Amino acid sequence: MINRRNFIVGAGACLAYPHIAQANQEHRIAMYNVDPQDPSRRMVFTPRILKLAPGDTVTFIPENRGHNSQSTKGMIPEGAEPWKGAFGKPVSVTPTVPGLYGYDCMPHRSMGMVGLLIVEGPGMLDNLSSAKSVRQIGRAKSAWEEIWAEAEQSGLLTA
Ligand SMILES: [Cu+2]
Repeated sequence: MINRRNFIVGAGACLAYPHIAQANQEHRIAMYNVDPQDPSRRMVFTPRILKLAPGDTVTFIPENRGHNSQSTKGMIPEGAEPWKGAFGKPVSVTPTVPGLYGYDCMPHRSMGMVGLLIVEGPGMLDNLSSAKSVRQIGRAKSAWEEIWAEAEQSGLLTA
């Protein structure tokens, strides 16, 4: 016999994220001196663009020493929790506010070691223009141009 109450609760959970098979998923982003997939790229987060659901966890894994992951000032949604990982240590973040989260590796930001988390949900693009307007230095500038273009072209910025 179907428990009507449980059935309704279950249906509600599915409606919240109909295209997400499982809530609270775990993701991993590796930090490398040299990208094993493309040795011409140095000081990288892999993957450097990741779309996730609110409540999913992302763990940044230092495959080489001397890297960290930290949210970039001015590049996370209003009300979101900033993070700052220690050098050479894994750090896990569980963003709950939908929106765009720019992050970097402190010593290698100007070498283009930056990345983007896209947390889907209502208001996902609210901080797009403010995140894009943050001043970038060195190779972070071209890295962000590539990231925004790639996110756009691959449809990841479609709410
Ligand atoms: Cu680094």
